[in-house]
Amino acid sequence: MANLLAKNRETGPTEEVLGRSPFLGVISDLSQSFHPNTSLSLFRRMCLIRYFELGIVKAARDGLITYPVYLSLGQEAIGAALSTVIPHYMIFAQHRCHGIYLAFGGDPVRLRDELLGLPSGTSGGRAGSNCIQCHEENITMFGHHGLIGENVPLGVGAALGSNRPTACFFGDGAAEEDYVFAAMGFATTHKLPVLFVCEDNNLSILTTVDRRRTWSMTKVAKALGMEALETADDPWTIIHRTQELTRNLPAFLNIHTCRAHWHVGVGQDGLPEWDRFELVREQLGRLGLAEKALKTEDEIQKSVGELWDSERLRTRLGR
Ligand SMILES: Cc1ncc(C[n+]2csc(CCOP(=O)(O)OP(=O)(O)O)c2C)c(N)n1
Ligand SMILES: [Mg+2]
Repeated sequence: MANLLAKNRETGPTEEVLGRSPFLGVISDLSQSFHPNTSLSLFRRMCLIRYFELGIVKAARDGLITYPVYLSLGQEAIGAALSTVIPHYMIFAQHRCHGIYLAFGGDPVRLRDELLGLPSGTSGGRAGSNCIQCHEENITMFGHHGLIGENVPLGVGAALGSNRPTACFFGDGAAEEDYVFAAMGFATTHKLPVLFVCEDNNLSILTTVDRRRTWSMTKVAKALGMEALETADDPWTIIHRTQELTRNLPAFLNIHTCRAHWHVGVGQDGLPEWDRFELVREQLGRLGLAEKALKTEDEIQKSVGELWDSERLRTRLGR
C-alpha cells in the first residue's frame, strides 16, 4: 500500500486507472491558491452533508426512518466541490444523491421530510431516498427512477432539447450500462453541454471494480471523443479540473471516492479506504483555517442536529 501511495503521489493528473489512492490525480498544495472563503465554503458544504447523513443514521436507529436510504457519507467532497463550479447546471442524479442535493442548495427540511414519508418532502414523501428531485429557482434536479445509469440518456436528451448546461451523476456500477455509452457518444456527436461525473466508490453493491471489468471508463469516454480525466476526491482538485473540463463540453470526470456505509441502509463494514472529510479538515489546519473550520463545523452540527431531534420528530410523526 505504501508503495502504491508513493507511486500515485508522483503521477499527477491522469487519464488512466493506476490503482486506488486518496492522491490519485490530486494536485498537491493546490488548496493554497484558493481564497480562504472558498475553502471554508467547501468545508461548510461537506459538513452539511456529513451531519445531515449522520442525522439519518441516528433517526434510522431510533426507528424514525423505516424506508431504505442510500447515504452519501464518505462522498461529501464531490457535491461540495462541483456545486461551487457548476451551481446552475441541470442535475440528473443517481440513487445516491443526498449529497448532491444538499450541496447544490436543496432544502434540507424537504429532504428530511421525504425520508420520513411526509407530504412536505421533495416528492410528497412518496419517492424516498433514491429519487430526490427539486425544481426551484436555485436548483433543477431530476430524480432517479430505479434503473442505474438511466439518468445519463435522460440528461443527454434534456440537454439536446434545452441546450442548458447539464450534469449527469452516476456510479462506477452504472457506468457499465450500455445506454450510458450510447448516450455519451450521442452527446459527443452533437456537442452537447453535458458534464458526466462518475462517483467511483469502487463498489457496485458489494463487488469491486477489478472483479467486474478490465477497462477504464475514462478511456472509454476519451475513445468516444470527449475530454476525460481521473482524480481522487480532493475537492480543490475537483474544482480545478471541472473548470478546465467545462470549457469544452461534453466531458467526463471520474472521481475516486469512498462509500463509508452500506450500499443501502445505515450499517457500516469497517473503515473506508480513506476519509476525505478528515483529510480536508487537516488541510484546512495547514492553511491556518483550523479555528474557522471548527466554528463552521460546530455551527452546522448544531443546526442539522436540531433538524433530526428525535423527540420533536416523534411528536410530529405521532409515534
Ligand atoms: C439496470 C439496473 N441493474 C441493476 C440494478 C440493481 N442495482 C441497484 S444499485 C446497484 C449498484 C450501483 O452501483 P454504482 O452505480 O456504482 O452506485 P453506488 O451505489 O456505488 O453509488 C445495482 C447493481 C438496477 N437498479 N438497475
Ligand atoms: Mg459504486
